[in-house]
Amino acid sequence: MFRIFAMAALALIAAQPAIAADLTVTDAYARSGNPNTGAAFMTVVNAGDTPDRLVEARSDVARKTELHTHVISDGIARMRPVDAIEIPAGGEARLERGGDHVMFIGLHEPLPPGATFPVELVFESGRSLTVELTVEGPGGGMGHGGAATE
Ligand SMILES: [Cu+2]
Repeated sequence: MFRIFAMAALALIAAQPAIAADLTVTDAYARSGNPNTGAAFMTVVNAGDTPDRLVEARSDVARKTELHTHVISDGIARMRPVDAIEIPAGGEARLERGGDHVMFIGLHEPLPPGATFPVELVFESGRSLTVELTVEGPGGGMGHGGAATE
């Protein structure tokens, strides 16, 4: 009887790393092409063995902070809100220009290049990460294409 109890306890301990998936964020930055809206881009890496989903982003810089993606309709890329962004187990989700991104709608103040502000990312697993974003200027910047053009 004691042995069964001990095994159950072990199973609980073993399950914990899977629940607290290892999430890290790299290459995080923000852009703002006009005084009213901005967007954030980053790579979310999931080193754990269970998939997770980014379900909410929170910030103080705008009236609304949403998760967006781009869809092509009539040959034009348009943004639309999504409920979640999948973070595969042992993989990553890239939030990049022309794809998934965090959207800031109704900026309280314009976001000048060089400014920094935090955004909180909330995941379906219950974890949350606060990421410090630096605003990049329009064009150039240190996006993924930056190194290739040098
Ligand atoms: Cu958007």
